[in-house]
Amino acid sequence: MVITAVNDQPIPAGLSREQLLEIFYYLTLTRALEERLVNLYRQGKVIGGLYRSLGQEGESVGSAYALQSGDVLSPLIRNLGSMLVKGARPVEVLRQYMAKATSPTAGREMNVHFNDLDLGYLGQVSPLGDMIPVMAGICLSFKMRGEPRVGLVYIGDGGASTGAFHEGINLAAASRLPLVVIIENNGYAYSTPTSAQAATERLADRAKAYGIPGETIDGNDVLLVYETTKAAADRARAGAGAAIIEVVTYRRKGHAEHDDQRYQPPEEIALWAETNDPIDRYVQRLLESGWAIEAELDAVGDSVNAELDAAVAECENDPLPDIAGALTDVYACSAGEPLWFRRLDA
Ligand SMILES: Cc1ncc(C[n+]2csc(CCOP(=O)(O)OP(=O)(O)O)c2C)c(N)n1
Ligand SMILES: [Mg+2]
Repeated sequence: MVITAVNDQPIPAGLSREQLLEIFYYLTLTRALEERLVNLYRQGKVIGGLYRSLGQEGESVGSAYALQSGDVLSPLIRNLGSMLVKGARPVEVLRQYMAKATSPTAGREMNVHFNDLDLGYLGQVSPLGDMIPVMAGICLSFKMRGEPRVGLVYIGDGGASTGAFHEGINLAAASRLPLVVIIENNGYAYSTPTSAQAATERLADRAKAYGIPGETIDGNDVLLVYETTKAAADRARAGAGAAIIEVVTYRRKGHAEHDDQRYQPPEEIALWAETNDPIDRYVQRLLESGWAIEAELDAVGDSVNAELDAAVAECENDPLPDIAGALTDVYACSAGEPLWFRRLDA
């Protein structure tokens, strides 16, 4: 695509105009894909819960975009954007959420629990915090093999209160492992506000206790998140060890679609939506800096809509799993051997 700038402010962080537009594509895709999923959820076609990242797309996309090929990230429920940046395709995501036989887990796993190790995103597990020691282990393997690879793990303000968080970061810090930990401080852990979760002023202050760098940044400034994550990843890749980045953002929807978020003041939600939306802010910056023109952004929006129309149509026609095969690859047993829990005759 030929990009015509209307004025020429220098682009930060070594990014090109094409990359700025690609970031816009991922932001738009994340929000639009989640909107499609909400429609499907309301039609009863999404199996399981639906957790939105509305208002947090900037930190997911900005941080994942800072990684290189070969780096690995461990997402959580609000990191659909990170997985898309790593190469997850909307049609696979839709199949997974609709538990289709053609989905990455063939309809046998909870909708958010899927991975693509070749692309470099792990599957999430439900126990919060537990992926931090797992990622520390993965980063230990990078270090032992002398591979210049980095791990990025996301954790919420609530998940940052777990024992696993402490154990995993302490291991990464003490062993100087190439691990970047992003704490997504979105104000709430289910109905618990962050102020009731931790007595420290900033969650990143905990980094001091581990002896690693920690900083708190505006999580709805996409380019700042990109730059900060890239700097931490570059340091980690060069052997300087782990870091914590606390991204301050806001959870504009309830914990999941079933949650009416009555515990969040409506005026608080409205203020973040009206004045601090990460995509609105990014668009404003692109246009005001002359890094893109409106027609280019409209074209990205149109192509995202077309991509999602095709993905939804393709996935809707896919079959659900065959009941007879529902347990294939779930339990270890030889072909023909009765499943251990089905031995009702015993
Ligand atoms: C160890 C553990 N405790 C509790 C839960 C139940 N649970 C799932 S999500 C959630 C809230 C998480 O809040 P936060 O970490 O702030 O992430 P957010 O949902 O805000 O992105 C809780 C308590 C869990 N999955 N694991
Ligand atoms: Mg939270």
